Amino acid sequence: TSGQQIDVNCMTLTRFVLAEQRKRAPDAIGDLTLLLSTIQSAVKAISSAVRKAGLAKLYGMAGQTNVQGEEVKKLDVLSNDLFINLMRSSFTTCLLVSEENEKEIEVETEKQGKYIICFDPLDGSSNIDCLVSIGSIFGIYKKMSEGPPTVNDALQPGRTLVAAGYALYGSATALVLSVGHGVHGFMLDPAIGEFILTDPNMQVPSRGKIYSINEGYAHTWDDAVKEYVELKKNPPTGKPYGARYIGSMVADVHRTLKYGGIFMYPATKDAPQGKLRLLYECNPMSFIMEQAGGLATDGKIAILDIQPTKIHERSPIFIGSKDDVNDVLAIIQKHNKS
Ligand code: P6P
Repeated sequence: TSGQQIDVNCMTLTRFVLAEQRKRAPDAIGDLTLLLSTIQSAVKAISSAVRKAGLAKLYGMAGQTNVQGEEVKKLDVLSNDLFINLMRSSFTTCLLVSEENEKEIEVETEKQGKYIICFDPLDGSSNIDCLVSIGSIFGIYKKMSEGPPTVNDALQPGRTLVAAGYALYGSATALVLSVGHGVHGFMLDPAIGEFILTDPNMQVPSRGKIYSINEGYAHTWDDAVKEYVELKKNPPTGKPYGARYIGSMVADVHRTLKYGGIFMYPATKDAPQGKLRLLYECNPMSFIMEQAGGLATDGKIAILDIQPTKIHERSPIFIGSKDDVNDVLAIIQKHNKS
């Protein structure tokens, strides 16, 4: 909008979701719209805290450890409490699963709604102190069972996700979201405190030129992963792929979505199920990637088809451009036959 002081018709996240819902689910009562608006508020507050972290000394040890036994940084605790309080007070959720809480959280009866949300309030938090991009990840399910919510309501395969998305606290704060009809990217305009639609209908390139994996663990990979990575570095024909690894899943997957290529956190000898968590890291990211025309697998089946059995279970993950994921799958299958 050249010359105008303000964009009088900017497409905000709230406006976009409302329009989508009215178009796709005209009889909806607006609970999902309200839930996504609540998540948006949590992300805006976390974005502000993350950006002030250096000044407000918000990072540094909080003197606690989370269920993963990792040192918890203050921003982790703050982000988790914020998500929980805002979800509860939105009257749209009945069960919460957080990376930071060992047990699932049942919302008090009088505030219960029909959605279950699995989230990692601040993923990549080990990167806070060195100011590498970090993110929040969430997946939203509808309660399918009768009676009070139980942990089984959160153990749905990713295929049944109603919506999923992530926030990336990078050079700008992005929020990437799908409610099952494509992937849409928004950027936070701090001047007005609104997420503005910048990337409608995001599609991951069918093939990329970047592979992303922690090569520090190369000695623990299985032969198929070793063969695939070697092929990317020294292809018999064509140019080698570039290597990029940020060590923050949201940043690595967002780059893969934008530029194409593949992100991998495979099983290793030390971590036979990989490191990343199925419910609030792998499933939401895989939902987004499939909606954008990409693929996500654990090396055997699609991530979204895995039937979870525990809320903090881990899964190996190979996610990104369709052709790149199919290449690594072909090598895995070849090794399984031999
Ligand atoms: P590694 C960050 O701690 C995280 O959970 C993900 O965001 C990231 O992809 C992964 O772990 C990095 O793990 O073992 O490579 O340091």
